[in-house]
Amino acid sequence: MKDHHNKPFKVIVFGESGVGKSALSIRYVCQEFSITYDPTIEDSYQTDIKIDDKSVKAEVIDTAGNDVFRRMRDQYIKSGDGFLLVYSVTDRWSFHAVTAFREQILAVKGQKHKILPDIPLILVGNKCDLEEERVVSYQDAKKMAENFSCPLFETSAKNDTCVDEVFSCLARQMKASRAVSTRKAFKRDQHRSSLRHLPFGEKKCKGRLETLRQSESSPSSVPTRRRAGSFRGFICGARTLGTT
Ligand SMILES: Nc1nc2c(ncn2[C@@H]2O[C@H](COP(=O)(O)OP(=O)(O)O)[C@@H](O)[C@H]2O)c(=O)[nH]1
Ligand SMILES: [Mg+2]
Repeated sequence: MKDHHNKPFKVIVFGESGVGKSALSIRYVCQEFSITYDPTIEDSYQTDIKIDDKSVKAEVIDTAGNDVFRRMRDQYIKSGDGFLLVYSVTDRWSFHAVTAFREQILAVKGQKHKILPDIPLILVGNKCDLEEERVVSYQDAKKMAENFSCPLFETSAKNDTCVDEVFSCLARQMKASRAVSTRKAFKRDQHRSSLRHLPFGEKKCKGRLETLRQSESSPSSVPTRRRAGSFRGFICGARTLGTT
């Protein structure tokens, strides 16, 4: 079993340009706020995320929204352990745009048809300090979060509102999700190694037994070859009797 227990969690920050992805990442990692804006800057930060009185290692990838980086999105998604879907409460377009990001995450992670995706993900409405410019209501965002089955936070990178809470919440989800996949991998390995240690004949028997059990549970699927086999046995017996 691969030991990815202590691997830092990879947090991917997605969202349209200008919503405050860099501002949120920098606020969390460096406790600073910058008003300079360059939508093409893409950065990653090593940090510790606090969960209660403990902390976990994480790498925060602050993605950029231009076309070059857009093509790399699948790669980010594959390697990501958790995702922040950021929109600005002052920009309705950025709010609708998060749906496409989520669709892509589900598609790449192969969970498109699951009702309750277990991918760690948070919807983040940033710039909540700009109340007079707000065009996305909390109620609308709450509805979207319910559809996504994920938590919603309204943040302000500028005023440091709820930023720590977002990262802690995501870290909790990532920890839980990793524990589940570690347990699954452990069970799979246990099963494989138990089969590996069986002698060849026993492995074959085990396989046959399982097929038999399946056919017993659905009588209509009893293979016809088996019936023919037992009939042949009966004829042979009669012949043997006749010759003695
Ligand atoms: N008022 C306010 N402005 C913000 C906030 N977060 C980011 N900004 C500003 O919005 C602009 C875009 O932010 P940036 O983090 O570069 O957006 P990105 O393209 O998503 O990375 C910058 O001028 C930031 O100073 C916030 O919470 N409140
Ligand atoms: Mg940026």
